[in-house]
Amino acid sequence: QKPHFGLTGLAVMGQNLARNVAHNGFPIAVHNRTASKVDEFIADFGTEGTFVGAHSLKELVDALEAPRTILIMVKAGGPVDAVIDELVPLLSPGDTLIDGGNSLYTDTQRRNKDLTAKGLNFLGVGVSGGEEGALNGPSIMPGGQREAYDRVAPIFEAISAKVDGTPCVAYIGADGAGHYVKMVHNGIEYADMQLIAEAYDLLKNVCGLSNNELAKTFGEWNEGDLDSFLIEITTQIFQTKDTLTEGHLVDFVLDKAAQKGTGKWTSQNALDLGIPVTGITEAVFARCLSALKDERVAASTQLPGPVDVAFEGDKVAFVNDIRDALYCSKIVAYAQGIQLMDAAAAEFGWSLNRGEIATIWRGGCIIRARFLNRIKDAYDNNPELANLMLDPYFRDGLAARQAAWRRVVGEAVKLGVPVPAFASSLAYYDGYRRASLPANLIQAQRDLFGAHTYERTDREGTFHSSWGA
Ligand code: NBP
Repeated sequence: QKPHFGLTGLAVMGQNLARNVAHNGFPIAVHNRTASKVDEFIADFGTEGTFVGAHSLKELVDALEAPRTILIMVKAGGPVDAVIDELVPLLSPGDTLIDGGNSLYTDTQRRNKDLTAKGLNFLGVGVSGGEEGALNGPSIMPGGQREAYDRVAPIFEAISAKVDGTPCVAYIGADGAGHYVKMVHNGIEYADMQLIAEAYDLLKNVCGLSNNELAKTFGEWNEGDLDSFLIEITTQIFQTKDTLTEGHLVDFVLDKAAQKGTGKWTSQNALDLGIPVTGITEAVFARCLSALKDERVAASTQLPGPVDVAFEGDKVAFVNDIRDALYCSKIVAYAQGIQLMDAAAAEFGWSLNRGEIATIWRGGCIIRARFLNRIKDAYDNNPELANLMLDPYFRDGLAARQAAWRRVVGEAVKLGVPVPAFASSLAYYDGYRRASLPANLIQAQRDLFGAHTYERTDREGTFHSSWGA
């Protein structure tokens, strides 16, 4: 009997997902534009399961039993459209195309609309976990037609990561919802990585920790509330010796951060929806600033930092303060990311289950972390929760650590160590908890120079005044 499930795009992600599907007992037809890769794949991994090699998209479609499902794992952007355009005339109504790449959710919405009009199903599926996750169990965020998802759910549940026996996959919502949630996941990943990098800067340059001490410190942090994949790999990085020199490899890595765009998309959309996603956006800008290496090197001899200042506190205590600042800022990153998802759900008519999203982020993906259990609990306890920071567990956690958070940001400012994500997260916390902000002055200015009008605190209506004595 022919398989129902096929995959096109045998680069690293596609290969590993195809193997994962086969390992779980599902037969799968595989294709790649450069057909020689199909033969190489079958030669390398053909014994791992039931594979059918196809050298053209026509062969792929013919190899599948209807209703067919084809997972597209090619480069995001134009290549996805090229593959869809070539596949559509070969398919029958009721077949399903799945885009498992990092596509922009608006592209997914467009493709879903176009293909629905042609009687086809289209799922946009976020897959996180890199190549290792793709092989052994990623976190999967599917969006699109519910019925189409239900048909492939057994495969996705089988190949996904499991935490406490629960698969890290759940239907997210219509059209672009899966890719949207994956985008926000990546945005939170940017924030988390930047926060860890700021902690590293302070631990190294203020507390004077060596790479071995950094490995030990992050290793200890990984035993507590900060337990997460990113802290775990950070520990590994500080343990890694260079093979070309005597030193540690991390010290030879050029300090220019690259990016592929998902963090930027998150920030762009946050600006469009008017949601203050400051941690993720600072993380994107911090990468941009890091990329200006030549300018920074030139400026380093010209722009003065603080004069005659030194850290005067207890370094051991400050290490713990940095841990607490990282924890608080991380809560803010999640709080902001979830607020953005809430706004998108309202904008696009999705009903996103925040507790379930936290559940599927617990395993497989890059932001997997112990405290996602707590995020799930927060939304289970109160599905209407307005902001994660207001959940009693997180509220109390922030309250207990805020003094440390303020000490860290204060010291960093005093010493001239840039901590954009720590500082903006704290500013967000302080802004969000303020019943009054100085925006009354901004409204007054807008009304004075542009007659933009304002509302009053003491009566209904819209007002315009002539300002000045
Ligand atoms: P790449 O993003 O490097 O894409 C390479 C694949 O795209 C090859 O199979 C290539 O075929 C195919 N392709 C291209 Br390029 N242009 C094509 C076209 N016009 N028509 C047909 N096929 C075309 O692969 P990847 O790193 O495995 O990533 C796949 C997707 O998964 C991407 O969207 C990526 O962002 C996402 N993702 C990647 C990771 C990761 O860790 N790498 C993690 C999560 C998500 P060829 O062999 O003929 O050139």
